[in-house]
Amino acid sequence: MRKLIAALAAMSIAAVCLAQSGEFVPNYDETKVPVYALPNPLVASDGTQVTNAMTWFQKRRPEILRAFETQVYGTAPPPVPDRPSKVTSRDKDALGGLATREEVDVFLTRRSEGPAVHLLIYLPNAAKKPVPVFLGLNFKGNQSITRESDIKITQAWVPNDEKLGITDHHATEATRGIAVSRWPLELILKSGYGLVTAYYGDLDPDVDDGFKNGVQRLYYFPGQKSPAADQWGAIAAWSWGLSRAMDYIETDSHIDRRKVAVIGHSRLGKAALWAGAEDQRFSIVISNESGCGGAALSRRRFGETIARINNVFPHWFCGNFKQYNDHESALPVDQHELLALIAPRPLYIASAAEDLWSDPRGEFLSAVAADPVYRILGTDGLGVDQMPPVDHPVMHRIGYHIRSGGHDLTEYDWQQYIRFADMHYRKNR
Ligand code: GTR
Repeated sequence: MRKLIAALAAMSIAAVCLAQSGEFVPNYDETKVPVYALPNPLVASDGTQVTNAMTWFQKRRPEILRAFETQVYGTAPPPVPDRPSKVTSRDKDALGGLATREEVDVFLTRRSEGPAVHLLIYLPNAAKKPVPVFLGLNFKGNQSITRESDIKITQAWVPNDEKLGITDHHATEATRGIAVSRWPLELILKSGYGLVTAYYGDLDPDVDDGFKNGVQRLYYFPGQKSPAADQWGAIAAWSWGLSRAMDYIETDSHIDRRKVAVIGHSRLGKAALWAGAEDQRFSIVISNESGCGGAALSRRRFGETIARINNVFPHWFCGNFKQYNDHESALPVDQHELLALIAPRPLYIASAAEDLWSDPRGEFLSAVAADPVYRILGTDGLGVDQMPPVDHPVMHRIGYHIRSGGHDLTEYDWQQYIRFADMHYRKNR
């Protein structure tokens, strides 16, 4: 006990010292959350009350979308028609016959020798008709999500990691299978779903390098050297890539294009939400612990804040977002309106009890504040206004759970997402 008290005292001294040295000290105390007023998603900028679907879709939704585009994530280029793609491998007997597996290069411009996002696709062999799929980016390369030895190792930039023997930003054999716990392929396939994934670094390597390596440079106008203040950062590039994967999915007759659930964990949860907001082809959107700049309300300033995220990850959001460092109340939107952009499509928000950095309560309250939009669109929305106990998911048109444990994407999370997808996709299955 004495040791514990000494440790806590040392921690609070450390926190005070950090605060004095100007370092960021996150607030984890609910009583210190500032008083804030959220922008009302159902009142347009000219004061019009939104009371029906038509006013929402024609007037208010485009306003909110535009605000997120220009002030938060940055605008991305429209899809280029006829972008080429190439199947580079096919195995009809993958995972002991459970799945057909393909690797597909989806090119990022019209040039078929140019940069590509490399999709890894598993579809269940037991399927008798086009299947629903989960689509999500991965953190370490396609070779990390499975132990199968013949998946191509990503050639894109990866962060150095001594333990994995990565010293020159090239992924090694040691990265094969390191993320299998986040991608329970058997569970997904045996539940009747396919999986489409790709390495997020194919789209924009996650490093602040002045956008030298990312997809942004392929779309500069003549003479442009970096994105303008309202143009895409890394998150918008990852989201844009999810839409380009969707373009390909639409051409694959083995996949039911009306049943593509976009999913992401953490920074990739932010990207999944933004993809779901921008691209209404995603019929379910799943955010796993996306936190600040994802599902969590910025105005709460609980855990990670806008200033902190912009300082540590200056390349994630658009330049304009930096104006809101420590000025959350000046933001024309908050993250509940990102969730509202997904309405009336099914949306699942998940938190983890020990992941305070992502502000679980702020993620839940964001879903609560998006609920009125779901309701005017004729759905049952979130269906609760009190946070459910740990490990007790609630599933209506919006689903929510707070899982025990820390920041991760686990089999438990996937079990809930599959149940949620079953609930919403069950028609016609
Ligand atoms: C953290 C970041 C979070 C979250 C997380 C992750 O360092 O502060 O916003 O995105 O990384 O992606 O794992």
